[in-house]
Amino acid sequence: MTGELSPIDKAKFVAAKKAVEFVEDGMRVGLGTGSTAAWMVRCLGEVVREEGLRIRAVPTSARTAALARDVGLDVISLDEARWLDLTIDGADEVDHEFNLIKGGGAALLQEKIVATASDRMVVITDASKEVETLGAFPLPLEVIPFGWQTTKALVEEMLDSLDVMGRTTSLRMNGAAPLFTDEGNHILDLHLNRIGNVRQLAMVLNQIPGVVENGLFVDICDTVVVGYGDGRVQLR
Ligand code: ABF
Repeated sequence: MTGELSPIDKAKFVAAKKAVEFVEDGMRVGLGTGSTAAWMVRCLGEVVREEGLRIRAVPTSARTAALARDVGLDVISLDEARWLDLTIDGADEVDHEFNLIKGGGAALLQEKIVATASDRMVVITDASKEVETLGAFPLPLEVIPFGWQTTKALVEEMLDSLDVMGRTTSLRMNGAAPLFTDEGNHILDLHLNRIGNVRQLAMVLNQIPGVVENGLFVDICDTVVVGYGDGRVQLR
């Protein structure tokens, strides 16, 4: 499955492989999105095949659903599962309190719903994503297409009163056209550089009409598995 991997892919792979050890027979498991999560889905497919685990999987995007089916996982919807034992997902940044920025892969809405509906969320990452303070990675905000420019202006106005360093926002594009998420929304990326009060920002952003969800995950992640390019892996 792995062949000759670059250090970054090796780091993602070892973190993914370690996290799959948390999966037990009979579990309902949330599957994240992104390149690290894709390694986890492949590892999980292998474990399910080799050990005969009976698990049901809830994907967080159309592309994860396709990969999960490809590797032979039993895919169900969140409404069928209702509640999950475990979700394993990647992240764009992780701080020492396990606050996360997610949504670089534009799947933050389903990812947050699925992770919140799980007894445990395990984040898998390479060491480059561990940060002292969140914000160097642009914070994704899922907004409805109707009136998105007004929503953008309201967000920028609101940022003026908060403890962040940068205040510019940009609409995420897919080539020449605005990107649409799996839920038919757009993504605004907030270039904040440094987020002083994560909890406050997460709450305030969701009060703005037109904002569907923000990419700050607060009090959701329970465990972080960090992989390194030399094959080491650490649990936080
Ligand atoms: C998803 O994939 C995201 O929420 C996060 O934005 C991204 C991480 O991608 P990768 O694992 O490819 O770095 O989990």
